[in-house]
Amino acid sequence: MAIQDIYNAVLAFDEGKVKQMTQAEVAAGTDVGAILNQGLIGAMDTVGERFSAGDLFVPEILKAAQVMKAGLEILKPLLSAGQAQAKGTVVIGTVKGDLHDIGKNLVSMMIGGAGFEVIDLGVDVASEKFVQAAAEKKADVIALSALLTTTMPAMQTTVTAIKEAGLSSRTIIGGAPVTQGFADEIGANGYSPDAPGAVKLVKKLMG
Ligand code: B1M
Repeated sequence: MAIQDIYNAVLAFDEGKVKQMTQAEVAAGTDVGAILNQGLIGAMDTVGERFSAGDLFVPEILKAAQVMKAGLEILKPLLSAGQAQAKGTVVIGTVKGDLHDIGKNLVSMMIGGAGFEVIDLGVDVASEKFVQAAAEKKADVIALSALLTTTMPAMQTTVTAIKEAGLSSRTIIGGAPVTQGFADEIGANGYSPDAPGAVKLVKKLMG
């Protein structure tokens, strides 16, 4: 029931309540994945549907994103309870032209939590920047996120640039409009629909 309250508080844009109730659920020992998926992500899905239906507008989406991030910050230490020795290096970012970072941050946190060193380049990242960071950090995996159909071509540009630079880094992609078919089409080494799947993929590619 309390997870439903977190969901409702995100939809009411009530940051104080989201923080307070997320903290309370964590303290009560509720499964972190359930708080995240049913509470915070569930609410953002509804926000997206209402945005599509024309019931919500960009300022409200921004507010919901801010409120959701406040909840995520509380879960962050639990999602990324770190291991001592990094198992490998992952460079991650949202591709050029795309400013969505909530899902990317989640993927970043969970990969970090699985014991990998994560270099997060942020949003609107040009292909050259991915190539430069991957070369400098000797990245094992480069993880690309896109939330817009219009920025999916930037994934292709980036995957191609990485190959042309002769880097041995593997590429993985994800984000709401992305599919396995698209990953195959652009020659990425893997696709995951969600953050836990991205962690599995990274482990598999480094295994
Ligand atoms: Co925008 N937006 N947005 N938006 N926004 C969407 C994506 C949209 C689907 C809404 C809609 O119309 N229903 C739509 C895209 C349509 C399309 O192209 N198919 C859209 C649009 C159109 C836009 C603008 C163009 C709106 C405008 O200005 N007219 C604009 C574009 C700005 C830009 O990027 N250049 C825009 C702006 C924004 C805000 C800035 C207001 C805000 C972003 C704030 C921020 O991120 N800091 C925002 C938001 C919040 C959304 C919705 C509502 C929520 C996204 C989100 O954070 N979801 C979104 C609708 C929706 O998706 N329900 C929408 C929660 C998050 C946890 O999920 O990011 O999907 P997600 O991540 C998931 C998986 O996708 C996956 O793992 C995560 C969960 O485990 N994943 C990966 C993500 N990256 C991965 C990488 C991986 C593996 C998995 O491997 C590397």
